[in-house]
Amino acid sequence: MAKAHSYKFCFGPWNLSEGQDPYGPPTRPAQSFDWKLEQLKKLGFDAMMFHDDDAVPDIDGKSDTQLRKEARELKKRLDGAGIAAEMVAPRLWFSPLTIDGAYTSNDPKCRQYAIERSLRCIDIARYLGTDLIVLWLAREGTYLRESKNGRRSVELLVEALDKMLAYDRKIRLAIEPKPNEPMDHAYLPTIGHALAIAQLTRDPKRVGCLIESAHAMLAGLDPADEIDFAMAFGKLWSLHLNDQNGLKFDQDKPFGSANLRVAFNQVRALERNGYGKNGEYVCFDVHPFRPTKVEHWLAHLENSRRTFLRLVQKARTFNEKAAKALIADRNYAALDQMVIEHLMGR
Ligand code: XUL
Ligand code: MN
Repeated sequence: MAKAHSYKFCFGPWNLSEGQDPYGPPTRPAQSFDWKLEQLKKLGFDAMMFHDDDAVPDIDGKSDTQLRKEARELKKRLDGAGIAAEMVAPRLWFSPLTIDGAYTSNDPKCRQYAIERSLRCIDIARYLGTDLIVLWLAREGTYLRESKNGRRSVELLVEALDKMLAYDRKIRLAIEPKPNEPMDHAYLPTIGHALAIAQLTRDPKRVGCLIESAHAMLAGLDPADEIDFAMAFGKLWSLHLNDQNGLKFDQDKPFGSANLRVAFNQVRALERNGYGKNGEYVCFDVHPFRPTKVEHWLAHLENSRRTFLRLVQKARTFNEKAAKALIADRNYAALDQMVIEHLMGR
């Protein structure tokens, strides 16, 4: 195991969500951004992650001057609260111009919009003092295989990444893969895809990834393996821990809620690779359960951090020597039981 170190924590304003789903309206009243920032501070988290329009609402209707003004004001407020901006992500899935995809739309005007919006997102990141851009490529994929040319789509994605890399020589792009939802099939469904496409860009060193536990599970993968894989390349620049019960809609459950052992193995992978030592944050992309009452609105975040820290202790107190002996003896039944007993505690 790597030498023990402490972790820094982060969440986004969307993680204090109001409970709407495709079948029903919000179940909690809308709250202001300031309230959300206040809660983050109250919980003792270190950073906030942003979509571009979390930072500058109605961004498409605003001039560059207005964008700069609002982003700088936000930076002042964050500084005043002692909160860092972890990353900024372009929200490329809301606009009427991204109905048929953003960077991979069949319409060149729409592709142009997606790129311009991404460059403005980079401006915001610069004003907020972060070099990290997260790309969740929500609509880059297909509902209908015959509607797009997959080879051309890869080329268009590389073109878009190259434009962002050329626009600012300091920013780093972290691709957040997800295999489906909203699309049937996404073009970059796994960490392997994200790191492979990085190699086709003009500056592969500045293209890395973000792993979300639930997204890996939706791809039928173990997030712990995704973590080890990305970190073998030195490319895990951010992390969205949460949980997911099988192949359903993206559930964003509290960390460890569906499968404690899978959560334990993610923490073990983070520990053995020294995640966080270069300033990376542990972010929880979790949502309150829809029935959550207002007075319990923060519990999913507090609980996720609590479970994470308990699992760090579990990882650090796991009897590695005994495990090694069982592995050498190929006694996996005993190893299995040892993990179970360790997680259950005395
Ligand atoms: C979607 C998702 C997003 C990204 C940020 O499933 O996880 O919230 O993390 O755009
Ligand atoms: Mn996420």
